[in-house]
Amino acid sequence: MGQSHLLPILGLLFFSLIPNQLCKICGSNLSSGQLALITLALGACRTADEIFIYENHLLGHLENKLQAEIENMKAHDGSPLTNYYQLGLGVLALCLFRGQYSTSQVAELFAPENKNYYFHGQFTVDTGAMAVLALTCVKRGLINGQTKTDKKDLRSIDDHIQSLVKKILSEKKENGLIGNTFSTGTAMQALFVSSDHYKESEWNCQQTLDTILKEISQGAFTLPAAAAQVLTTLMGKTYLDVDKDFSCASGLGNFNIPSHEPDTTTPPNSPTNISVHYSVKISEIYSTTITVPSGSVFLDVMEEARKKNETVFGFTVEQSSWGPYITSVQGLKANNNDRTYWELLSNGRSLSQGVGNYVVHNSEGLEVRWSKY
Ligand code: CBY
Repeated sequence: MGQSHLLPILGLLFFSLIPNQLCKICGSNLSSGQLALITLALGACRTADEIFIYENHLLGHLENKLQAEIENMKAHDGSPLTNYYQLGLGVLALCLFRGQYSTSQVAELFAPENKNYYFHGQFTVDTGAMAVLALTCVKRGLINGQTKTDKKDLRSIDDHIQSLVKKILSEKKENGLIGNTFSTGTAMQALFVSSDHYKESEWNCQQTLDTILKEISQGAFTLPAAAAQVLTTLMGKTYLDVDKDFSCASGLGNFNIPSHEPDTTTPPNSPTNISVHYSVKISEIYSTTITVPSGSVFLDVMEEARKKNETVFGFTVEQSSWGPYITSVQGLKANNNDRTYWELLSNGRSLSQGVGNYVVHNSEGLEVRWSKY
């Protein structure tokens, strides 16, 4: 059997194990979404790993993590400890592996007008798509429900799915991407499981798939987190399939990923050094010009700037599954309760890659901006 058959599942596993090793799974420093991903990954391999979920009471831990998210929402004007993408992952894992949750509470939390679906007033496809997956799982469990409450929750969850699917489809771009390159895989999964909520003519799946395959061949999915999400989708699977009766060793069909074309953005005889404008914006703007080797990433520029002036350009960074994440600049710390963060921009446009991946260009205007989402 070709190795490619194992990729989606292994990808999910790899992705989820990055934040911590297996032995630390029960550690309380995992966020709700990280614990949910680990549970999903273990559940996908129907072997001793699945027993591990129950022996270590992972679902009980996850219920507590979700409770803490909800408590934080009560105390901080509706902002969870982490974010709604992670809440979606948590509900999905609990639903798939029969943990405890209240369907009425889920219906209430995931109403499409909730502020947590929006950053800067803009609907976030990643978050909406994860919610559709979670709500669809909950909906399937309610379909045979007898009580009046079940029927009411079912109707409300169905309405939410309908409205979220509409919002996801309205983020479809001309080339077929939904949201951006990195949200498209999850958006496709949401559309796979909710096909009774839109007409066939509303989405050209093949066009979206072709664009994603092109982006893969251009090296857009080298981050394990990005690859794991999109591989599941490319296999025609969704996160709702992880509790299905297939083992890691069973054949999943054939799939060929196009080979990585060499990067043509830096011709061999291009100058070895480039210079960029770099600024930190709080209410005032602090700017400088930085010279770095060509091929450098955003983080390299920030490090050079810090060497020049620690007070103005000093920053802190944390590792996340998507690579380094900027947590503070000039000592000013991002805070989920206030919905503040350090936004990355190039020539005034918000970037869709993090500081560790975005490759900078000559004479570009880079900015880290104190923002509210
Ligand atoms: N995952 C999470 O908890 C993250 C959920 C997510 C919706 C995520 C995107 C999607 C995903 N698939 O994981 C998300 N980002 C969130 C919630 C956030 C907010 C985090 C704070 C919180 N409340 O938890 C916030 C602050 C709005 C945010 N993302 C900021 C940023 C910027 C980071 C800058 C920095 N300080 O370092 C940045 C770089 C956008 C910018 N221009 O400033 C950013 N995110 C990006 C680009 C991304 C994408 C990463 C793509 C890539 N190739 O690196 C992303 C996939 C993701 C990770 N963010 Co956020 C969205 C996208 O482009 N489709 C669960 C956990 C278990 O892993």
